Amino acid sequence: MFKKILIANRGEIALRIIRTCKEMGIKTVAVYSTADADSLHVRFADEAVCIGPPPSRESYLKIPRILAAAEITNAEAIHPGYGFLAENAEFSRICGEHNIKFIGPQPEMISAMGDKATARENMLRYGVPIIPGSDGIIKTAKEGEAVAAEIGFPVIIKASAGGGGRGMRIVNEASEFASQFNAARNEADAAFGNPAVYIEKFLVKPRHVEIQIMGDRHGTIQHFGERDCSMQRRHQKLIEESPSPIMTPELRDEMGQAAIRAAETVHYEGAGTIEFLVDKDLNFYFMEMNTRIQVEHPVTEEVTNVDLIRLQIEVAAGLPLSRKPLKMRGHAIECRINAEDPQYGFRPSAGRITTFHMPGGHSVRVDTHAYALYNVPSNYDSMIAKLIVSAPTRNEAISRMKRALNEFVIEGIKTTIPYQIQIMNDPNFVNGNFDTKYLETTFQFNPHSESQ
Ligand code: MV4
Repeated sequence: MFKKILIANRGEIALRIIRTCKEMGIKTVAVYSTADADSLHVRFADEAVCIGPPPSRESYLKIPRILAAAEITNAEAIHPGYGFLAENAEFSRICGEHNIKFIGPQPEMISAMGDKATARENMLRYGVPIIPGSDGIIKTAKEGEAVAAEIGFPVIIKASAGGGGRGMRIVNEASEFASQFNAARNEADAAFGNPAVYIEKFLVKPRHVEIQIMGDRHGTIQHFGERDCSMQRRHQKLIEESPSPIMTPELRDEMGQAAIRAAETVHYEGAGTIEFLVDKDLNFYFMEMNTRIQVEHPVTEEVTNVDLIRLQIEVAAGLPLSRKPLKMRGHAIECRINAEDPQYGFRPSAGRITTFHMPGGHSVRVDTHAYALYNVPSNYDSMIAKLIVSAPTRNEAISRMKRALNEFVIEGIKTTIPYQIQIMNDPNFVNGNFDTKYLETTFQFNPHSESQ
């Protein structure tokens, strides 16, 4: 096992990783920008190295500085968390070249899944259901029009180098195709330095259901059930849960096996997530794979009783997965608490937190780096806490989440808590009656509501 791990991240995930390292008897090295000098990850780690000024490009994304920090502290492995360098194939490769274990997949696995058109072709070959669409990249509008005519409108044009909702265009009829196609290629080129696009049939109001998987060095790939991430706006998830309200044991088994096949296409190692879109008839289709630990991993931890960060570290050290059959118990829900004002279009609300009182009690977990008098820097993601509750049933989990959200007191900045309280009281949410468009098209936030 590793003796010392460097955490190439900040915020709650850096703390989350440090906590598991402590339980495993592994020493930790934090890296931080000058904006994060007072952050808890710096205080909780055994050692800390300042790697630059506030902008990510100059600090958390600066590979040479992170490698230098690992070398001067003799760290044997680097955990990248999520975001920043977590899905950077180049970073994974360079770590390997410096004999530092990247706690994540090999560069080839990241690249193969990062190129969405390639991933789609691989899924097709391995029998993972994909959304009807083009065989690989579409080079001309004429070629695209032929595919669209075959699968029928509406279609969606996606950037092969995109993902997570960036670089997509919906086309409703043939007359719009050429202009949208050209716009999509230009956008993709500007955003990703790669104009390649592919086409899929556009599914109307799908659900987003993802499967957590883990692969070891010995070829074993296991799945840990699903998370429903349909409650999101502008591609920002706000609430995640496990199990999905639409899941059945049979569908879970089918999707779990499909997810394992998806990971097998690249002999995957480490933690990964296979994202599926699910339609009204419960047909599911591969959308993309995330080759990292995700923000919402705690809901899976709560229902499976598995520490996914520990597993990541163990498989990175070469230990085999246990191959125990999956056991899921109860229901878990996560609310992402962001420093944003839901009354004004979720605009960022950085600054000093004056009061910070966390909820507690039975089966309530708060993953956060924030504390009273903490200054939320404006340079990074606005998520300041994750509130995770679990209970035997979904209804009990909703009651517990409502109770915990009402106990949470954060003053000095605006947060998403009032919005999430209203969702917990929303009949459609309570009935599991929602899809990926629900928050943007149907749910109405009332900033003056007294609902508790
Ligand atoms: C789609 C789709 C409908 N049909 N693809 C958004 C994120 C990116 N990973 C792909 N996305 C979508 N792809 C087809 N063929 C709808 C979305 C989509 C979405 C997916 C998951 C969660 C939220 C979403 C919000 C809007 C659109």
